[in-house]
Amino acid sequence: MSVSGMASPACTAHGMRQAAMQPAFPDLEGKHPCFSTTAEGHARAARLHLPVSPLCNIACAFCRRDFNRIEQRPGVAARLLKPKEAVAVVERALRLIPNLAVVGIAGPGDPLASDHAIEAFAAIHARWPDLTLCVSTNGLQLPARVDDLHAAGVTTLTVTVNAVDPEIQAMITPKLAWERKRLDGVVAARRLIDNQLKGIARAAELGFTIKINTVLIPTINDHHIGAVAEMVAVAGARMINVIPLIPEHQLAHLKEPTFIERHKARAAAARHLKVFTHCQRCRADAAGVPGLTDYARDLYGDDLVAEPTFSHG
Ligand code: CLF
Ligand code: SF4
Repeated sequence: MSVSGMASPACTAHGMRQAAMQPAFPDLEGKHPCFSTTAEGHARAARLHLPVSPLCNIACAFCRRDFNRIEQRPGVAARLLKPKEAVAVVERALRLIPNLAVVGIAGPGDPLASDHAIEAFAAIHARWPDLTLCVSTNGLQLPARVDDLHAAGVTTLTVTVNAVDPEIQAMITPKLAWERKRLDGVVAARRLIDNQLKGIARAAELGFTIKINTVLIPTINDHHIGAVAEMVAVAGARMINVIPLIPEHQLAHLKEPTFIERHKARAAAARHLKVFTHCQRCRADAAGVPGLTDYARDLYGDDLVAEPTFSHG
């Protein structure tokens, strides 16, 4: 600490390094790559993403979903799976990937915008009750579906919360679909934030381990990351993953955050939550240890049915 009582940048960096050396969740360390906080723990277990969720119910300004084999980023998959194909894919993955411990659903749309993810999770949980099931959602439907996720055996939850101020959120997600109506601007933003916080609180009551993904968007929410972390921590989240923007779609004109900007944002978040620092911004059909092994091409063979269309909600 400096004499003024404020942590110096060097002190903050040291504190974050020290914190990263301690497991945040001892029960998941080395067993879930995205809830492990040590480099060793992160590299030990593999995850499989099932791209079963075609639809999205909100419209993020940075989001460009696509089907291809090339791009390494969220929202991209080689093909869509039907929920009834999930069990066969997990069976194949368990033979192929020796350290597979987590089955996640993270796209290419939102896992709670259709029933596909919950259907797939329930079938997998019935067959392999010991596999860790993980979901990543924008949270709009979380209050309505979190009990169903729990019943389907999901235990680790990620909610993407990019702002807790409706004025800022409206710049990131300008519109969404809610109860068969379109909401715009701050009205949409208030609905999204309210649902996210309510959903997180209910998930915490149910015993989920909860991480927040926050996309760090220069000039829009870069000054706001501490406020996000503070509010989601009160709601019941335990960790935050500050993900640098990949400039795409309506935000293609922005720059990726610099190393210093990332560091500042993570330091602001670290005042309230554990910070996850190993994110690889995975594809919706990723398979293996994030950033280390990749079995997707071997796993998703061409016998699986392709559905080349999806909705942008
Ligand atoms: Fe997948 Fe996400 Fe579960 Fe991990 S990814 S649904 S929490 S099993 Fe992990 Fe990939 Fe980063 Fe996501 S490295 S993009 S944080
Ligand atoms: Fe794209 Fe929907 Fe995810 Fe936003 S919530 S990034 S619009 S898939």
